[in-house]
Amino acid sequence: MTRTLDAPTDAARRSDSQQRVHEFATDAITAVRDVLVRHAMTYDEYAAVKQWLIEVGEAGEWPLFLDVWFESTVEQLATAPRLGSKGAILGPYYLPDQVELATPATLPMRHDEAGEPLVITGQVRSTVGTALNDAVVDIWHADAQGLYSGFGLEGPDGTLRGRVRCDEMGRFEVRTVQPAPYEIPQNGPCGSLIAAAGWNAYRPAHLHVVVSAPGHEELTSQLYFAGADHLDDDVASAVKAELVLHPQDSGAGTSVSYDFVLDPLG
Ligand code: MBD
Ligand code: FE
Repeated sequence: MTRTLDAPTDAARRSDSQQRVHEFATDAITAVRDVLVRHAMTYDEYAAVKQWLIEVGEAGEWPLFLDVWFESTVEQLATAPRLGSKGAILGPYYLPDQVELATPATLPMRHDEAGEPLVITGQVRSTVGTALNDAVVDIWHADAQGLYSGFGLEGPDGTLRGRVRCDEMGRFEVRTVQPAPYEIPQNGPCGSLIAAAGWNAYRPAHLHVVVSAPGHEELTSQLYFAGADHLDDDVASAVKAELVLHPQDSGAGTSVSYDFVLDPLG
């Protein structure tokens, strides 16, 4: 006799957390089984998918895979109740504990850092309008080749990353260089999937931020550039119209401005 995933006698002895895992895992397994049936998966295809999943792990691409194809859904669920600024996914390339910088700040960069100069200015406020003077804008982005420090960029740790402390009016100014679009590595399993399916492999150029201030919900977001490539076909489905900035030409490069509005805790 085959036993179903949920024999009636099991339900009574499960704790709340077991029940949550049970319901989630049962639905996930059932959803995948339905896909196998709907597409009449062959044994050769099963073997290929199994090998591909093994390679995702061996290549260390589970964070990339999950954040590209699933984090946007979780992010939308998590931030739907918020009244402040729109959030966006954290992605796989956040590194904590970066250098703290006073505003106006210049992100750590190589002496010959490629890319057009870019200045980001703005203010951090609460949803009730108060300037948050003790806010910190943790910012990181790819270089002019689309590479992140710690993940393929050749250069010192901490390049194009920093935690910028705002002034007494919650204002910040960050000098850096324009990032390039990000391409999912072609030589890894996620790149293989994209090529095999004929999908777009790019994310539009973006800046990542985690904005925090005491007594307020932390805001994880991303900022994009109007007119840039791949705003409409982001492989990670993470673009929101509110997060697309309009670059101004300021003579000495490009400048963008964005104010972050944080929800009070509780
Ligand atoms: C990125 O740079 C990124 O921000 C996300 C979410 C996924 C892959 C690469
Ligand atoms: Fe990114």
